[in-house]
Amino acid sequence: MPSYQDFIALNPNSLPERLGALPALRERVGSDPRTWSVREVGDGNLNLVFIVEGPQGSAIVKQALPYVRLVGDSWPLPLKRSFFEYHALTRQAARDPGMVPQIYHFDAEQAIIIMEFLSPHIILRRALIEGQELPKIAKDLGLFLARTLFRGSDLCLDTKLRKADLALFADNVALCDITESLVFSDPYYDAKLNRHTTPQLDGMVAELRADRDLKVAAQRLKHIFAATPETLLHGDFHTGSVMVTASETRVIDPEFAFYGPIAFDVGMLLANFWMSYFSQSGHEANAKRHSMRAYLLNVIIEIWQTFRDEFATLWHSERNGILYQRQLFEDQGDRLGAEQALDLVLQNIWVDMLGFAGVEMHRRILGLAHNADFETIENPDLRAKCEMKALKLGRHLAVNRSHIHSLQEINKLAQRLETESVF
Ligand code: SR1
Ligand code: MG
Repeated sequence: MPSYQDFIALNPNSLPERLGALPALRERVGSDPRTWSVREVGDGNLNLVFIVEGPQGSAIVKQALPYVRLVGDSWPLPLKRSFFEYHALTRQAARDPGMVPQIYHFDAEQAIIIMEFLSPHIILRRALIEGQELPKIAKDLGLFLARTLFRGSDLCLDTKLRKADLALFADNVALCDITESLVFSDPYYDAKLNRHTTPQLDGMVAELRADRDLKVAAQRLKHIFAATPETLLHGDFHTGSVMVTASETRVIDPEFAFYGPIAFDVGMLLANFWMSYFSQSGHEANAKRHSMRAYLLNVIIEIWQTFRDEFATLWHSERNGILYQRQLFEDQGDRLGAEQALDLVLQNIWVDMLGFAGVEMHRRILGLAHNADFETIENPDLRAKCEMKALKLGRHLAVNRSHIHSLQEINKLAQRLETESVF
């Protein structure tokens, strides 16, 4: 295990000298590091990200910092997250080929991953804020979810391998701790780093924090998150972790990877599309976003349908793990038993996925880490109106998740909230 004793953060000036001898970079960017141009472009909450360009091509150099970039060095964070990100990327590449950037080099001691520069891709969240209707994302993301989550679980993986992997990722404690606090607890009390649009949301925030059913639901979801090591999760699967063009979709940044409940990645992703839906009225100054709103609700339906269908396909073709063994069902001529078990597994994912979506919507509005969908709405009254609708839907999903039967039902409620006047 790396000691990180010699860790030094890169900067655009030091990078060519420090990494100039690496074949992985010289081959892709150019053999003379003096010809490289380097820009730091990291706008996430945690890491440094450099684009390195030269006569031959380009690459991304990503380096973890020993603290949370968003907050500063008062919040230390282990460099080892880079190790988890690297190992998650290699597994995702094997489980859904072509969906993550190609890795060129990994330096554990310096917490550096050198990888493919995706261009002209942009962050999906930005594309949605701009009102771009991307035709491929729903299919690509639904397939990615099903393939990575099914193939990383005891439904499919050899159990010795899965248990070894579970042990490997079990040490990603600090990043799990961020999620456990920031998603499931902080939004529901007056935690130190919380912020919200004030004073517009003050009343609603007080109501939500006094809502016993909601607090119990959020803690039950935290319990499931922390104590259900079902599969290797991406762990931070929001629209800022996806890069797109009209024809390509790639998933990035799995540094929060760990063994958790299948429903978590699915719920977090869908929540981000509902938040995008409610944020559209904050971005429609010049162009109306009716069609964009309809598009987003359809994306949610298509992601879930694709996920479910691909999960079922893998259930029939790759169910080689220790769970719901063929010997008990198909091999006994009991195909209906296998179908019944599949329905049960999908039903549990459905219910928990809705809950995870609900709390993710809350934490992006009430907690520390907000999202650009709402944050870039400058007028605070307008922003608060959008946020309130998302908060209401989030509460419904978290509390009533066991009684919700379809996405159509949820989308109808979202449409009703969208037309309602909130203040
Ligand atoms: C302190 S880190 C805040 C958030 O940024 C990451 O992208 C995760 O979503 C985390 O919760
Ligand atoms: Mg990230």
